Amino acid sequence: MTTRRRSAIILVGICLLMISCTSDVLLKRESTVGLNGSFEITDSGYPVNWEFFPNPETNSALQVIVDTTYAVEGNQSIKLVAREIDDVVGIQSQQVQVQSGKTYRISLSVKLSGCSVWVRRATWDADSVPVNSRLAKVADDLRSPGEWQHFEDILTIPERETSIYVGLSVIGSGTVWCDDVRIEEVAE
Ligand SMILES: [Ca+2]
Repeated sequence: MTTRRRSAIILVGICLLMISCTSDVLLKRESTVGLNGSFEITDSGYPVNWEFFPNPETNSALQVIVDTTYAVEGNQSIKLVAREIDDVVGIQSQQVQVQSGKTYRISLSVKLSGCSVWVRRATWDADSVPVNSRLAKVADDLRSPGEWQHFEDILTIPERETSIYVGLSVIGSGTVWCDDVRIEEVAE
């Protein structure tokens, strides 16, 4: 795949995320659970409070498996099997409330086989409007299959921004495991 073509696909994926995945997503919401970044709490075979796109129950581009073979934290991770090269597939957390002026660490672990991922985080303002300028690529083209890789990003929340989410986009056909997603305030 050319760099230009891949960039176009990624851009489309990000645009899809910025409209909050209003279609073709699967979400099992549980208001009492929070981020569920360890993917330990599930409903009908899917971790709660994570959006999966496209909807794995109706679109064969993405298969979602709660994997008890590999885990960084707890007893299980999320396993994403992407089958179609030209589709952007991935996951996105729900918004986590944060305070402007405070600093947060966004971290997670991924393990890859045959594909790449983009790890993203973005903030939202008080009206739940995505703040584009805070959308950031954290990592991409990670081609060290077989080993868990840890990533983190430090972010001081700008004024008027009130929440944050994190997500993964899978680029290419392959398998991604993800576990131990954290959004934590960093002590001053
Ligand atoms: Ca886990």
